[in-house]
Amino acid sequence: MSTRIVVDPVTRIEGHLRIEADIENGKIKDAFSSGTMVRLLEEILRGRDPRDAWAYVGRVCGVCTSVHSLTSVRCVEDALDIVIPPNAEMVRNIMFCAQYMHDHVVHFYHLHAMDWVDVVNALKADPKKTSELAQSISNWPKSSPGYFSDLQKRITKFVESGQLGIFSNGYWGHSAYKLPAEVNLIGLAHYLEALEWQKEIVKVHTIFGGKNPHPNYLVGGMACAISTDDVSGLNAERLAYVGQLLQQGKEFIEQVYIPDLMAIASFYKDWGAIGGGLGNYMSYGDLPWNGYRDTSSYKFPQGAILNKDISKVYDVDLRKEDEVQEFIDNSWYEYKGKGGLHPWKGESKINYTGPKPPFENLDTTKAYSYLKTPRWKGNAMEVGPLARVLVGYARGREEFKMVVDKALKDLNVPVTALFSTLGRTAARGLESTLVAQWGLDFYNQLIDNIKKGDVRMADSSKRNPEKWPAKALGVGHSEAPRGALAHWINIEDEKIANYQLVVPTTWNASPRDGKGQVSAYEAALRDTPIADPKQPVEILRTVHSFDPCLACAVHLYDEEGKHISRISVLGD
Ligand code: NFE
Ligand code: MG
Repeated sequence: MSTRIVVDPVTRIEGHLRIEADIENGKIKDAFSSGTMVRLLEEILRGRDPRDAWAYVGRVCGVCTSVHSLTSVRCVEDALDIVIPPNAEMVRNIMFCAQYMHDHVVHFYHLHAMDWVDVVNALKADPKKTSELAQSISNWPKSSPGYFSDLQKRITKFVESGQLGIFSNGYWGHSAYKLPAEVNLIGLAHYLEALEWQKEIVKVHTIFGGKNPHPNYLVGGMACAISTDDVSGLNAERLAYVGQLLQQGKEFIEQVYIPDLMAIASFYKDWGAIGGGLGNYMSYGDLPWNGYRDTSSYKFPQGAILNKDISKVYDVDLRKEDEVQEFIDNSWYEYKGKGGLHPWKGESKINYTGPKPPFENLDTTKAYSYLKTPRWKGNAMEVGPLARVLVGYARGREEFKMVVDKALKDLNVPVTALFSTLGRTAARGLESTLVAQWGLDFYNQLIDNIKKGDVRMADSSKRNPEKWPAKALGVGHSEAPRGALAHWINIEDEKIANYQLVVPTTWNASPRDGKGQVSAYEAALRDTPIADPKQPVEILRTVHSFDPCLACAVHLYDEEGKHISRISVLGD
């Protein structure tokens, strides 16, 4: 007999995610992932000016801020055959890199670390030993015994007050926590430092895009004029500040994030064999050096891997109607036709058939989610850091090989350990180091261009709708922090006739398809050991390793979209 447990809402994520899992003999036998809110950006966009779409879709989510705007301007530029100047490409890339650095560090410390780090246990650490350990793994200056003992005193007061605040509702003391107290204290210290740090790196967006979250984009380029001596333009001082922020960001990643990740991972090597899931991975690729159309110039290569076979990488074509398709067999939508739809023909009509709240369980033999189910050539695919790193590795890219092989050696784990919860969490850190360096490379390229006298930032030759064809189709893609992201647009008579977003969390968190094939979360949760069904920290480990974002995934809150809260983890 299996017992069903429900985690709803899963916290320390963006949006509303519900996991139902059947536990049998101490393991998850089957799992169901449900997005419990609905968003309909697609309808909001219909009939609008395509040049404005970026401003709407950017608001899909405040976590992966900017990536939807980037993807949107790319899809409109694709439809209207607009090529942006190199400076705009570099600015977009630098913003992309800053976004990754921010998002991945925040994910690691604030959304995921508490699945591994026991905050309450950190109070038992010896500050002197903690200092020695910290100094043995990193040159990060804040590492004296006094620093750690002061922190411990602050947290002790907090815990004694009985109000854990941001640390309330954790499973502290759970047998699945394995770190020595000193490592827990380092993790806790850096959780707090990362909170301070993250507000700095986003200034890159405010300099180029006016604000964060949701910086400004522009169809045809970027909306920031280079003017080296103008106080209000992108002047020499501001450009220098960007360089400084990128450098500081890189230092934090190299001296804090990576050493912590490796230290924590070394105590959880068993998670290198848990949470693997599908074994199919896909990346659309991103970070062009030589123009968005030249996919071979991408720092993140494009490709798909099937059945963990990294000896073969398949090309992915977003224009072909039989490659990316969205199905609704188990989703609260209805289509005019049947089967899967390529996004250029995509539909988004809601049809909620689930139980009236409040309810105990979803009937998972029927539709159970507001997410659609995307497939690539019929295959369920995992997207995200692990997919990107594996595609880079399998494509033989030296930079990927170097970081991956070093991590495997340092942790003394086989390459198969990549196909796991630990592998996913490690891949996010590894790609952060690459992206931190690339951000500086793109920055140097931008400065070089400017020094050579090229200050163009936008091509406005096709911005006037009189020059547009009566009908145009476009697709734009990106690699959002959580994975492969694309938008498809149909422009008719200067307006948006249809707009579809297929986003990373839709790939990963979707319900099963009509053939019963599960998607990435459901696959990864199967066989996960659960020590205590009342405190399923193991579910959080694997689900958090994907860094869920349900706002992205189901593109507007339904005022009826109530949820019941059976197990509420780590604060609401
Ligand atoms: Ni809201 Fe998003 C990312 C996108 S996830 S976080 O990264 O696109 O589906
Ligand atoms: Mg969609």
